[in-house]
Amino acid sequence: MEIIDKRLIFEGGSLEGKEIVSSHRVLKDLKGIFADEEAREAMDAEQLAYEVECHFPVEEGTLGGLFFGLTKLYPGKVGNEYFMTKGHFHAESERAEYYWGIKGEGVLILMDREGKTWGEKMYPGSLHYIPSHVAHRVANTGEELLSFGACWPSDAGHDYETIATEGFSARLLDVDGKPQLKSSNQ
Ligand code: M6P
Ligand code: ZN
Repeated sequence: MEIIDKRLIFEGGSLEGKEIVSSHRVLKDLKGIFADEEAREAMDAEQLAYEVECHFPVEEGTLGGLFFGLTKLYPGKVGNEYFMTKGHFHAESERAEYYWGIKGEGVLILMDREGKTWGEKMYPGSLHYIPSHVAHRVANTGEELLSFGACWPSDAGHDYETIATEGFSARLLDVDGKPQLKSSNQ
């Protein structure tokens, strides 16, 4: 019987193979995400905020499969708010996900459907279970690239709309050089 090598390699903060799909977001793709929209507009619209490499072994929306992603989030700030991913609920809200820290440091920001927001420290080796019905985004609080892995059900989908209209109830801000979660209404 045959033993094959799919040359699908996840190692040292990179995910490679012919089936890997890469995408990225620059600052103009993150319009309306940061509190200080004026500060974001004053920055280079093409500045890279993060890259995502994914393995989609089945079609999006398939029940019973899993997707795998590696996100590389650059360090930086918009005003006093750390660079972060857009963040999303799952479109199929009753779907959970794992995130885990690989390189760099940051905070996983989580918000439930009641609008309660909390944070979990991310660092190499930290493992994070994101329950269903919980929105998730990651902020890079360090000076270097933050890489994290993700694994989620192939029928979960992304609901960005709720975050675009309502946002998270708290933001991760640099307060005197330290990351702090502050209520968005302040
Ligand atoms: C992780 C996963 C992906 C997600 C990516 C970037 O890799 O959760 O599903 O797309 O992070 O996050 P976002 O889609 O919120 O920009
Ligand atoms: Zn998700």
